[in-house]
Amino acid sequence: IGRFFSSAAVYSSMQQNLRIKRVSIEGNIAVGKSTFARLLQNARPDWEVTSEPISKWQNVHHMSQQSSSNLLQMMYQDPKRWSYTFQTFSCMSRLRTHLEPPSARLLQSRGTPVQVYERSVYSDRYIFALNMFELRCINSTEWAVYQDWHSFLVEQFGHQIQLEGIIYLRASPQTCMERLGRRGRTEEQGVRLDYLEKLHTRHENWLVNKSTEVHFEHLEKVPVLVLDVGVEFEKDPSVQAKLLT
Ligand code: TTP
Repeated sequence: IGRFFSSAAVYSSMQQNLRIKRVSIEGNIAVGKSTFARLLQNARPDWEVTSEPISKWQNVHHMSQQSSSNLLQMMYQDPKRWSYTFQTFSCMSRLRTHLEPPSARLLQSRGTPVQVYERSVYSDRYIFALNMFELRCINSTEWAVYQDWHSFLVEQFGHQIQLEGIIYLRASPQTCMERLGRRGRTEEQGVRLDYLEKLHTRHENWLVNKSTEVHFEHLEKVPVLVLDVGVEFEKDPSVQAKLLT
């Protein structure tokens, strides 16, 4: 009986999981995804907005020692050596976030429970890893291995990570460059405009031009909301109101 109840509990949590609508916020580096996510959480306290696990990439704990590495910095300093490792780790940490059980608060919400993420396993592959492959920072063997485990995991976890919608925050690469300079994240000091231009084109190809590089059929049908965030929105309530309604 105990076993039955525990499997019934798992089943019921799976059923609740199926009701959840998952949305990801996509857009170039420094476009303002975190700011938008924070504003969205304030506007919709009944939704669950999960921020990107970037601090995990800056502090990879070494199991046996009392120390850690900044993998984000290592990737920017020596992309040929560390891009594959970085993309593996960022994708795994993201998958872990997507698979975390929803909070009780979300499951008890009256309306449709909505979970919002900054980025997804799809941008990991089709924006960053693909870009690094094309820049020859990920070699063809690493790229084949990455695609193999990525496709396997997406197929295995299918409905648990399926997106209901994508919010694409769009601004020019120049605007992103200015915002990146203003926030001054140490690891990103060497990021150049042409890198942001490449990432911008990748976002456009995936989310606006619907390029054929994306291999997951279910993803092609996911609706994309394109929001122009070229105008400063962090401190302007009227711009925020337009974006959030
Ligand atoms: P972003 O995911 O773009 O986060 P952000 O903090 O720049 O977003 P915003 O300002 O819009 O809130 O990237 C964080 C850093 O990690 C950035 O330096 C790019 C890097 N990165 C990769 O190199 N590969 C990846 O797959 C991801 C997700 C990030």
